[in-house]
Amino acid sequence: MPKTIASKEFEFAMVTGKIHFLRAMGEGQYMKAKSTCKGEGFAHLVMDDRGQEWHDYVLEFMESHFPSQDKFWIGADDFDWDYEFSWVDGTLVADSMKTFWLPGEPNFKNGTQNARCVAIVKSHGGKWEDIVCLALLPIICEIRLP
Ligand SMILES: [Ca+2]
Ligand SMILES: [Ca+2]
Repeated sequence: MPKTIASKEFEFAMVTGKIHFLRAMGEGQYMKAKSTCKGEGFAHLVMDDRGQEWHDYVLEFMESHFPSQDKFWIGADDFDWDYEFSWVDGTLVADSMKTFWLPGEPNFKNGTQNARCVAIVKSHGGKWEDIVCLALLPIICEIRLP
């Protein structure tokens, strides 16, 4: 594994026809999660845009690294407030191979609060929910090679 791309703390994965490396990086609010991953070279907050197999792999990774946590960040947000979620690489969540929204999501709300960041919820079958970006959730960083 080339050291310049991923340190040995990253876990290798090839599930989607692309090469991925994943790394668990503690917990934080969404903005901190984003910058934490950016600080790791080519890494970004994990994206869940590659279909069922990749989705299952990401969930399994979450379960093994954060067994007591119910939610964790994926790299999707709507910081430009156009009611359309984008992945951290700029592509639209709607253009993913498959989406995993919970019924009624995205609704850009979390109770009465604005929700512009996306988490996977383990207890709801690993489906996605838009939640408040200030929530403290586990961070999984990804490096993806073309
Ligand atoms: Ca948007
Ligand atoms: Ca919501």
